[in-house]
Amino acid sequence: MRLLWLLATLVALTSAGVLPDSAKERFDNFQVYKLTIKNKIQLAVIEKIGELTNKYNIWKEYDERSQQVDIMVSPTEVQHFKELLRFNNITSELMIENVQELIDQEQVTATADSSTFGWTKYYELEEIEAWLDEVLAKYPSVTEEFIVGQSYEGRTIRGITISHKTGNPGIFIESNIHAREWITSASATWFINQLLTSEETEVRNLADNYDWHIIPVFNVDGFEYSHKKNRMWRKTRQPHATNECIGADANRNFDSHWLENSGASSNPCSETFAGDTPGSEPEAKALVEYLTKIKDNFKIYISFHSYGQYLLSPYGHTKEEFPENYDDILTIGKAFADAIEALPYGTVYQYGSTADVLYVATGTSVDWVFNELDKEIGYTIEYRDKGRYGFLLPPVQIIPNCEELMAGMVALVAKTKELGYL
Ligand code: 0X9
Ligand code: ZN
Repeated sequence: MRLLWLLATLVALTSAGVLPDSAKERFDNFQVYKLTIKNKIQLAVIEKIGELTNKYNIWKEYDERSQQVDIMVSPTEVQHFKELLRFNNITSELMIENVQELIDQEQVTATADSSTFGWTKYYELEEIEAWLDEVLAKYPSVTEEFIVGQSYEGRTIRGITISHKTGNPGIFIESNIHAREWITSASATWFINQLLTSEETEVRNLADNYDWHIIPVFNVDGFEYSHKKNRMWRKTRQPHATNECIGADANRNFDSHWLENSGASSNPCSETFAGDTPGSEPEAKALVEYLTKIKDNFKIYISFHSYGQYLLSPYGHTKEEFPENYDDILTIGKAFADAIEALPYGTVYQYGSTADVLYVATGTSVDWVFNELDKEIGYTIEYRDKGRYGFLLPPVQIIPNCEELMAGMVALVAKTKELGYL
């Protein structure tokens, strides 16, 4: 009887939110290594251990150009990991000594603007949505909310349109499809704010002469989970029918060369699990339906990611073939990268097709839009940095990163227009 009472109390407390149903995962003494991979055997070893989700987590997959993989290792595994590296002759560099330390630093709230929304800290979904509501209420004549659909856990995926006049060409921005890439939604909200408040000529040109469709947080369930439970979460949150690993990589779940050419994984425990079928993830399915419905309203599609400092374009599924207008795509990419490098920070972005400069990735949103909606201009922006902080980009870098985004976007749009696409 007493046991029953205790159980009932526990259940009541848990559902009232008094007790956490499970605590936030900690990453004390978890380390991140940058590995240099020289052959297929080494790569196979690293990919295999990458699927051991409670010991390892791949932060950046292998790409042929850099030959590097960034991988997080749990403290209990470090010794074994080092032996494995030695045995397989894999060279490594320690990038982050204690992941939890960076997480703690990241979550230190800035005292200066803790009451108002700003860009000196990272915000949770609820705060971003409240800010979005304020913006919609403050600029009712030029903004409008749009709803993409519902996530697996029943959250609403929301976006905002900004339009100053009819007949403008449209630009669609999807952000935070990968949950842990927090800099992406911080950049999206900053960009929205600039479009609405900046008086700089170049920004006014973007705001006044283009219609913007922006989803600040696309993977709402994953984003919430990355704040509340596991800072390193990437995927969606839909459980798998036959496997204990949860979620799929939403950016492998679109119906364009889905699961071909090893550009995704069929293993539910992989960070690039493609899902059971194209559109198996309700979020990807909803985006496909929404974009199909409004496809005549935009000319450029951009997906925000981190990290690595790349401007990636189609194709993701092969490096044997390139889009017909690849020369133009590169010219625009160069304009973007040059504009960023010209800023005082001197940040260098690489540009080119995903499969060529990074790795083969299939079923991505940008490639789906490009191939299935016949759009000619689509990019993935991989923000700062190159692995020093990775996903845990310190809040002091939010604004510098955003300044780079704006310089890049101004140049990208200007070049796209010059080449006759807008
Ligand atoms: O692998 C990805 O999904 C992206 N990199 S990340 O480290 N942020 O996960 C790159 C995808 C870019 N490819 C295309 N959109 N084609
Ligand atoms: Zn990403």
